[in-house]
Amino acid sequence: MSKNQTLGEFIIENQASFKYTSGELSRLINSIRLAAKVVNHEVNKAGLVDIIGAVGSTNVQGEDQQKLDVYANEIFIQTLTNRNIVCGIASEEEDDFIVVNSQDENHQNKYVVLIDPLDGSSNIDVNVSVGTIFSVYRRVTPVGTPVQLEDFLQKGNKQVAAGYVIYGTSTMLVYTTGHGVNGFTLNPAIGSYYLSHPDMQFPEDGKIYSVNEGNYTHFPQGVKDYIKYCQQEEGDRPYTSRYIGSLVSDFHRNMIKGGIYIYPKSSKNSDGKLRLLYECNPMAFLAEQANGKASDGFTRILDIEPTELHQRVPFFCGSKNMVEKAEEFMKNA
Ligand code: AHM
Ligand code: MG
Repeated sequence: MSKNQTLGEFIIENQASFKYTSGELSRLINSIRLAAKVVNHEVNKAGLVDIIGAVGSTNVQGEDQQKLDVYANEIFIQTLTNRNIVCGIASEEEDDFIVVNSQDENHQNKYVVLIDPLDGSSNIDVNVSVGTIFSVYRRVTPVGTPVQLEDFLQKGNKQVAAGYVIYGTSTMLVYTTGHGVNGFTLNPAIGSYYLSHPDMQFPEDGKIYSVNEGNYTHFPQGVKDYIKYCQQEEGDRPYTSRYIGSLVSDFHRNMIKGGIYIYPKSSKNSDGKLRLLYECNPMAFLAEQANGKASDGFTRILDIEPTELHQRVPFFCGSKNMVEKAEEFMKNA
């Protein structure tokens, strides 16, 4: 693994270590990197042209959709559909899952993709980093037939790949296929991604906690207690509070520097805000592959049995010892 390796070279070199080596998963990652380049170009133009602001429609969770959400959604779906690589797609921005290739009896595609095309999009108008999150499963229904809901409602521990793209000061693609986590930075002049962050790891301990403290009074007692613990003057505490409000960015920083991200349930949102399938499962897979930990405060995220596409779940994710400490407070509250 060399540092100036391109993502294309890395994919070819590591194809043999994928669980199923038909090349299909490599093609899938390839199309995500392509779509991410297109979206990146558009996100970077956001300040220049009149594409920021709400488009007027509301998505299935009742939130305003920003124009770039719609654009990113279309680009990812088109790229994955046109290249005939997956058999189904579910998106945070779509009410129902999309069946790909149902007309073609010979299609042999094995993978479904779940995607949050532009997470944190309310941050775009203020030039804050946003991201794309993706999660890949092998279908459980027979190849060649139209995909079913059960192909998408799989536990996170069945993911074969997951990752995110961060559209930040530079654009990065960070992903795992179950053999650690690697980060690639886009060189916009050339259009290639280079391996800039090989084998990324969460430090076991951290000093950053990321939570929307504006909701403090609505948090469960365990979270309140943990926040007070973070603020206490003792040992290496108080910790630093950093909350961007863009999951991908908060996660990325915490993975590099050491920290915990918490989006708990509250008296306002009984299951928290984040979606199990598009946000928590892929981030949990990445966290575990990077020596971190992810839970809902009590249970490992990757072991939760999904019951619906747009299900929400409380999320505690980051450096192992910090997540375990937070879980301790949840248990004892
Ligand atoms: P979105 O999918 O509608 O963009 O919402 C997800 C985002 C996360 O990126 C972020 O961590 C969280 O919502 C912030 O929520 P809040 O503003 O309630 O703190
Ligand atoms: Mg989102």
